[in-house]
Amino acid sequence: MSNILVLHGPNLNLLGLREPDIYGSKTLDDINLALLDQSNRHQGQLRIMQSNHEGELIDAIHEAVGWADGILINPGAYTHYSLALRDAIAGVSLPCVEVHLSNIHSRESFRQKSVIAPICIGQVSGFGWRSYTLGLLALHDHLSDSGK
Ligand code: CA2
Repeated sequence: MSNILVLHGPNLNLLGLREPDIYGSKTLDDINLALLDQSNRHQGQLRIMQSNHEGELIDAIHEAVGWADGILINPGAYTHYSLALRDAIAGVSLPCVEVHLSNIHSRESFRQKSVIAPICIGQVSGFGWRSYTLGLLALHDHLSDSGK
Protein backbone atom coordinates (compact mmCIF):
# COMPACT_ATOMS: atom_id res chain seq x y z
CA MET A 1 0.00 0.00 0.00
CA SER A 2 1.49 3.32 -1.07
CA ASN A 3 0.83 6.96 -0.27
CA ILE A 4 1.13 9.30 -3.23
CA LEU A 5 1.05 13.07 -3.44
CA VAL A 6 -0.64 14.25 -6.67
CA LEU A 7 0.15 17.81 -7.70
CA HIS A 8 -1.46 19.84 -10.46
CA GLY A 9 0.29 23.07 -11.41
CA PRO A 10 -0.92 26.44 -12.66
CA ASN A 11 -4.04 26.83 -14.80
CA LEU A 12 -4.95 23.16 -14.65
CA ASN A 13 -8.07 24.20 -12.71
CA LEU A 14 -9.32 25.42 -16.12
CA LEU A 15 -9.29 21.93 -17.63
CA GLY A 16 -12.43 21.01 -19.51
CA LEU A 17 -13.59 24.62 -19.49
CA ARG A 18 -11.20 26.04 -22.11
CA GLU A 19 -8.92 24.77 -24.94
CA PRO A 20 -10.47 21.24 -25.11
CA ASP A 21 -8.75 20.74 -28.49
CA ILE A 22 -5.34 20.72 -26.75
CA TYR A 23 -6.11 19.49 -23.24
CA GLY A 24 -9.30 17.43 -23.67
CA SER A 25 -12.79 17.80 -22.25
CA LYS A 26 -12.33 16.19 -18.84
CA THR A 27 -12.28 18.50 -15.85
CA LEU A 28 -9.69 18.32 -13.09
CA ASP A 29 -12.36 16.75 -10.85
CA ASP A 30 -12.92 14.02 -13.48
CA ILE A 31 -9.19 13.27 -13.56
CA ASN A 32 -8.95 13.24 -9.76
CA LEU A 33 -11.86 10.78 -9.56
CA ALA A 34 -10.14 8.47 -12.07
CA LEU A 35 -6.92 8.62 -10.01
CA LEU A 36 -8.77 7.95 -6.74
CA ASP A 37 -10.56 4.98 -8.31
CA GLN A 38 -7.26 3.54 -9.57
CA SER A 39 -5.56 4.17 -6.25
CA ASN A 40 -8.35 2.41 -4.34
CA ARG A 41 -7.93 -0.62 -6.57
CA HIS A 42 -4.22 -0.64 -5.59
CA GLN A 43 -5.19 -0.09 -1.94
CA GLY A 44 -3.24 3.13 -2.03
CA GLN A 45 -3.86 6.58 -0.61
CA LEU A 46 -3.70 9.87 -2.50
CA ARG A 47 -3.37 13.47 -1.39
CA ILE A 48 -4.33 15.73 -4.28
CA MET A 49 -3.81 19.45 -4.67
CA GLN A 50 -3.84 22.03 -7.45
CA SER A 51 -2.20 25.41 -7.10
CA ASN A 52 -1.48 28.39 -9.30
CA HIS A 53 1.36 29.35 -6.95
CA GLU A 54 4.87 27.94 -7.10
CA GLY A 55 5.49 28.32 -3.36
CA GLU A 56 2.32 26.42 -2.45
CA LEU A 57 3.41 23.49 -4.63
CA ILE A 58 6.84 23.56 -2.98
CA ASP A 59 5.27 23.67 0.51
CA ALA A 60 3.09 20.66 -0.37
CA ILE A 61 6.19 18.73 -1.45
CA HIS A 62 7.99 19.55 1.80
CA GLU A 63 4.91 18.66 3.86
CA ALA A 64 4.63 15.27 2.13
CA VAL A 65 7.84 14.07 3.77
CA GLY A 66 7.07 11.36 6.31
CA TRP A 67 3.75 10.49 4.65
CA ALA A 68 4.26 10.14 0.90
CA ASP A 69 6.08 7.30 -0.81
CA GLY A 70 6.06 9.09 -4.18
CA ILE A 71 4.91 12.12 -6.15
CA LEU A 72 2.85 12.35 -9.35
CA ILE A 73 3.04 15.84 -10.82
CA ASN A 74 1.84 17.85 -13.77
CA PRO A 75 3.88 21.00 -13.17
CA GLY A 76 2.07 22.92 -15.94
CA ALA A 77 4.19 25.76 -17.34
CA TYR A 78 6.56 25.46 -14.32
CA THR A 79 7.82 22.35 -16.12
CA HIS A 80 9.84 24.53 -18.41
CA TYR A 81 11.59 26.86 -15.99
CA SER A 82 11.00 26.29 -12.28
CA LEU A 83 14.34 25.38 -10.77
CA ALA A 84 12.73 25.97 -7.35
CA LEU A 85 10.20 23.19 -7.99
CA ARG A 86 12.94 20.94 -9.32
CA ASP A 87 15.08 21.58 -6.22
CA ALA A 88 12.10 20.84 -3.93
CA ILE A 89 11.42 17.49 -5.61
CA ALA A 90 15.10 16.56 -5.64
CA GLY A 91 15.42 17.73 -2.04
CA VAL A 92 12.81 15.35 -0.61
CA SER A 93 14.29 12.29 -2.36
CA LEU A 94 10.88 10.80 -3.21
CA PRO A 95 10.38 9.00 -6.54
CA CYS A 96 8.51 11.35 -8.84
CA VAL A 97 6.67 10.85 -12.14
CA GLU A 98 6.04 13.89 -14.38
CA VAL A 99 2.89 13.83 -16.50
CA HIS A 100 1.52 16.02 -19.29
CA LEU A 101 -1.80 15.94 -21.08
CA SER A 102 -0.29 17.16 -24.33
CA ASN A 103 2.86 15.82 -25.98
CA ILE A 104 5.24 18.61 -24.95
CA HIS A 105 7.86 17.28 -27.38
CA SER A 106 5.64 17.99 -30.39
CA ARG A 107 4.71 21.53 -29.34
CA GLU A 108 6.48 24.92 -29.33
CA SER A 109 10.24 24.69 -28.70
CA PHE A 110 9.91 26.40 -25.30
CA ARG A 111 7.65 23.54 -24.14
CA GLN A 112 9.99 20.80 -25.31
CA LYS A 113 12.44 21.37 -22.44
CA SER A 114 11.55 20.10 -18.96
CA VAL A 115 13.78 21.13 -16.06
CA ILE A 116 11.81 18.68 -13.88
CA ALA A 117 12.20 15.48 -15.96
CA PRO A 118 15.91 14.87 -15.18
CA ILE A 119 15.17 14.41 -11.46
CA CYS A 120 12.09 12.19 -12.09
CA ILE A 121 12.02 8.43 -12.53
CA GLY A 122 10.09 9.05 -15.76
CA GLN A 123 7.74 11.21 -17.80
CA VAL A 124 4.39 10.42 -19.46
CA SER A 125 3.34 12.97 -22.07
CA GLY A 126 0.71 13.16 -24.77
CA PHE A 127 -2.03 10.75 -23.71
CA GLY A 128 -4.52 13.32 -22.48
CA TRP A 129 -6.06 12.50 -19.08
CA ARG A 130 -4.69 8.97 -19.41
CA SER A 131 -1.17 10.36 -18.93
CA TYR A 132 -2.16 10.69 -15.26
CA THR A 133 -3.47 7.14 -14.87
CA LEU A 134 -0.49 5.73 -16.80
CA GLY A 135 1.87 7.76 -14.62
CA LEU A 136 0.17 6.56 -11.44
CA LEU A 137 0.40 2.95 -12.63
CA ALA A 138 4.12 3.38 -13.34
CA LEU A 139 4.68 4.92 -9.91
CA HIS A 140 2.72 2.16 -8.14
CA ASP A 141 4.71 -0.50 -9.99
CA HIS A 142 8.00 1.25 -9.21
CA LEU A 143 7.11 1.45 -5.51
CA SER A 144 5.96 -2.15 -5.41
CA ASP A 145 9.26 -3.24 -7.04
CA SER A 146 11.05 -1.42 -4.24
CA GLY A 147 8.95 -3.16 -1.58
CA LYS A 148 6.40 -0.38 -0.84
O1 CA2 B 1 0.28 19.29 -21.43
C1 CA2 B 1 0.33 19.58 -20.23
O2 CA2 B 1 -0.17 18.89 -19.35
C2 CA2 B 1 0.98 20.91 -19.80
O3 CA2 B 1 1.65 20.68 -18.56
C3 CA2 B 1 -0.16 21.91 -19.64
C4 CA2 B 1 0.35 23.30 -19.29
C5 CA2 B 1 1.41 23.76 -20.28
O4 CA2 B 1 1.94 25.01 -19.88
C6 CA2 B 1 2.55 22.75 -20.41
O5 CA2 B 1 3.44 23.23 -21.39
C7 CA2 B 1 2.02 21.39 -20.80
C8 CA2 B 1 -0.78 24.30 -19.36
C9 CA2 B 1 -1.92 23.99 -18.46
C10 CA2 B 1 -2.99 24.99 -18.76
O6 CA2 B 1 -4.21 24.30 -18.81
C11 CA2 B 1 -5.27 24.93 -19.38
C12 CA2 B 1 -6.40 24.19 -19.48
C13 CA2 B 1 -7.49 24.76 -20.07
C14 CA2 B 1 -7.45 26.06 -20.53
C15 CA2 B 1 -6.29 26.80 -20.42
C16 CA2 B 1 -5.20 26.23 -19.82
